Amino acid sequence: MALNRTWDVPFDQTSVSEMFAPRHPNPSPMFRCGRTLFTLDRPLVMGIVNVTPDSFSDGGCFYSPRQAIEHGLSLRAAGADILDIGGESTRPGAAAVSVEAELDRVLPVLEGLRDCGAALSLDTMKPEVMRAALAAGADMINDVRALQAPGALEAVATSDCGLCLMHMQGEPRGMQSHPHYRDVVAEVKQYLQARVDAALAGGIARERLLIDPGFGFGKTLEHNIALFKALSEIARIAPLLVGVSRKSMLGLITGQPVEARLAASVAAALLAAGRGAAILRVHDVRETVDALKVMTALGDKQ
Ligand code: 7PJ
Repeated sequence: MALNRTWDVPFDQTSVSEMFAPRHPNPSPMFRCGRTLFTLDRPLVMGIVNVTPDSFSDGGCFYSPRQAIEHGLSLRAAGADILDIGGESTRPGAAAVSVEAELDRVLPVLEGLRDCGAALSLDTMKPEVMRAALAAGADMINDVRALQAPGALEAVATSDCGLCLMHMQGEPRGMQSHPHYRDVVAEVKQYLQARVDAALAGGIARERLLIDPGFGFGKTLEHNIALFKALSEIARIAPLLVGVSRKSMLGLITGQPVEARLAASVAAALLAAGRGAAILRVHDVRETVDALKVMTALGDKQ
């Protein structure tokens, strides 16, 4: 029995590490994330900290840097391993934000949360923002464009930050108008493998990389469902981050508005963890951590 750092309950480490063993070339995957080297022997929880006026699920309640810092601290106290700070909304139709405006939002939050104990991720697509955030001490870059912007690979290559490479079809502004795939699972896997290969070729160590199929980013409900059912397969490429918290796919399945998707979000997070997700990106950290504790204590060995 080992004592878990964040979850404070004794649990059998082998039960979760065995879930990963058959899926990764490295039998005990690690995730290098700036100041922290995570052992991926249990699902990690990433709490969402929005510093945007228009994020779809918080309605902008964490807009000011001060409020965002307070929210981040509460998510850390609830058990978040990583905090994902976002200063530009990627929801369909959201307005673009300048580099200066994005930095004005996120830099004070990075500074305010720097010593809270969680690793700090920045959700951004812009190389200039990546550079400034890394200089300010960000541990991870979460890029919904998977480092495709000119200069993005170079902006992160020389640091030791963690990286999330996400799949998106199209651009946030128009991505939900006509998503189209011949074979969504095959195409998303091919894209994620290609972005991993590009990152490795750019000198980034494999243990810094996460992949993410990008639920809701240029996908219909049917596409999202097909990808969700294929998570175990996708997780063979690299450690997987899954973000479905409060998303419209859960609204379509349950008929619930965004403020009533907690149960759906927790159910989906547990299913993703059962399919090998290494990191769960969620709004509701306390509830997700509790659900994972129950899964670990009472679930089947994989
Ligand atoms: C995701 C994200 C996601 C990653 C957002 C929302 C919309 N980053 N940023 N994966 N979603 N890696 O919070 O629902 O699914 S913004």
